[in-house]
Amino acid sequence: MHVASARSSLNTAIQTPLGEEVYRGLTGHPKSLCPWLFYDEKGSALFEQITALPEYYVTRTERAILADYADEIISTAADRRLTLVELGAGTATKTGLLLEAALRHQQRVTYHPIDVSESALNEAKLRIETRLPGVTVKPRVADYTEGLGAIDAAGQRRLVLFIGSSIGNFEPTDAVQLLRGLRQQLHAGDRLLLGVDRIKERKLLLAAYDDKAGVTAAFNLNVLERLNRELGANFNLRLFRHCARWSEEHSRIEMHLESLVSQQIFIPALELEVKLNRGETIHTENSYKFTPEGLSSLLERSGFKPSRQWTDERNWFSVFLATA
Ligand code: AVI
Repeated sequence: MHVASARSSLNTAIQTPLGEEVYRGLTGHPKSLCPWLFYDEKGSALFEQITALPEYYVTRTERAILADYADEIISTAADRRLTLVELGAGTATKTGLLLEAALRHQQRVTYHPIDVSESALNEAKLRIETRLPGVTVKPRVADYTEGLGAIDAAGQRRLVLFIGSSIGNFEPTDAVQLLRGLRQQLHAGDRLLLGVDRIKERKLLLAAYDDKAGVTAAFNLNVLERLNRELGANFNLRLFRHCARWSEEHSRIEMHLESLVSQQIFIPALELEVKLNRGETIHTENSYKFTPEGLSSLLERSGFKPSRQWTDERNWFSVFLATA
């Protein structure tokens, strides 16, 4: 009886997306965990803190580009009336700049934020509709790989926003696959606005992913806390160290969790024992950085025609407009 119930809870845990991913990642060589595992409630709050850190220039720089060029972006994209769609919108804090510009261009705007977090979408709807009465927000709780097709743009030109450097967390082949999938759900002439982080001095990149206050370290280590809580694992967080590396070869920042001792972890919900040697790491995230040429080629391989690029004065970040 006990055995039967243990088995059934084991199967249930393995069959959840979390269980499957953790099993795959920790039985693989080298060990890894997928970056989407970061974003439980605590991880999402830590990420919000990261975006305000002095070392994490990403959010601030993209916001400055949008503040300077939103009108130009909107008028370049709008060969007819626009409907805005945002993939992975979250609470949509930077989108206000584009919505305000769209309202200067046309009287009313429909905005479709797509995200897996219903609470973030509700917050976005309330905030935007209160502040910008000309905008109608139609949130959609979905994974952004599937949410686009169902959006009715009522004959208007769709401008799809994929900002915040989110594309950088995909492996290059997955990024092409994702953009191709998007392209297939769009009509010819629809637009994509992509925010991407640029290759820059190693020292700046490393500081952005290993801040002095230790918020990024807490964000990275939180994934182990999540496995303890949700799968009953027994990770001792003090026996791991956050570590950020720049890979010149792949143009990416890598985040790892390094085991400080040789140890054995047990994850009851997966009936899995994981051995880690001293110095061995669990690879938790890649954050790819681009050159304008690299990004244009990625867009072209995905079936988009790059049309314009806006950047900040230090060339740290770029916002690309492309046509489907
Ligand atoms: C969400 N994503 C674009 C962030 C990045 O910069 O790759 C995630 C992050 N990881 C550590 N700091 C921020």
